[in-house]
Amino acid sequence: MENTENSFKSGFIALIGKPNAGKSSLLNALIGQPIAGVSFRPQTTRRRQLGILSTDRYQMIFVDTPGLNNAKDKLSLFINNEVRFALEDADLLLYIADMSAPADELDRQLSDALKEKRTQDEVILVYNKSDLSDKGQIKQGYQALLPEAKTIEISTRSGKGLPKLLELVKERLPEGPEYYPTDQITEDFEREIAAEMIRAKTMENLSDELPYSIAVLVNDYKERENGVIYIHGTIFVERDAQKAIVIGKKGMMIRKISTDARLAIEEMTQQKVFLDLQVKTQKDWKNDPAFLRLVGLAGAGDNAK
Ligand SMILES: Nc1nc2c(ncn2[C@@H]2O[C@H](COP(=O)(O)OP(=O)(O)OP(=O)(O)O)[C@@H](O)[C@H]2O)c(=O)[nH]1
Ligand SMILES: [Mg+2]
Repeated sequence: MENTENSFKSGFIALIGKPNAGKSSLLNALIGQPIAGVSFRPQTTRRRQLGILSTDRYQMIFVDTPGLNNAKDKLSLFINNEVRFALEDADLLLYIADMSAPADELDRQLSDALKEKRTQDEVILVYNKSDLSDKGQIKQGYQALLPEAKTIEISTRSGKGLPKLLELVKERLPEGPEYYPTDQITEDFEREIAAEMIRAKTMENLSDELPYSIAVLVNDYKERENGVIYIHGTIFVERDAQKAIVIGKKGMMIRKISTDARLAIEEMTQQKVFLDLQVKTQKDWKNDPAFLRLVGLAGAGDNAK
């Protein structure tokens, strides 16, 4: 019989926190590969994404989630449900706090939802972006929301605190099976990750409300014999006027988006990429169940029906 020392450990670790706290950046840093779309704008992530870290002793399955939001359309219902699922299902929760800004109303809502469902010994309060601020006052504001949670200071950007964070997670992992093959790092297909990267880069290049009017679908993802990946993607906007902005004067904007996205996808795949993008109008897509399903923003248990 195996003793506890040698037994295999595994578990699901949800990354939660308000928009822009650095959850997806942390996922990428922990996995050591860019698999989640990151941008400097809030509400980049829209659905759960796994990042799987395996050794011969344990398997940590990190679950990146969207930041909670207060909008009322079907897309937002889906997004908030994604957070709720993670809150309920995870073995351990990492609450990502953005040290560059004090805790606010969204932090209070999210920590309240968390405390309704879980005990605080299932939570690690992670102070991220410690390279930008190390103010005790800001930490205290977050700690007041989760007074009993274990805390750690990290910087996803510099890498500070990441090995220590992995140690804390390891100590709290329950015994469990190998849920995924050891060489698998996520559940998503590369074409889905490519779509997220195209959307993140589109968001970064556009201003005002436009970033939130965008959905991306990869229509075609093929690896040719010469090793080049050929991708055809569509950027959907809500109105014709927005389409003109995404294309830009003489196509300048769409070319810039295309270059940024191609570089990000090349970094992910470590292969040369040929990226062809088009822009289409899809009126009121945030409330269109069939369209939401098409772009992977609807699923079991959501209210977007
Ligand atoms: N300076 C600094 N910036 C960081 C750090 N971690 C993340 N960022 C930046 O914070 C911004 C948001 O990062 P994301 O990883 O997209 O944040 P998120 O929590 O996934 O955001 P949503 O998907 O919108 O909920 C990006 O511009 C990151 O580069 C950090 O440790 N230090
Ligand atoms: Mg994110």
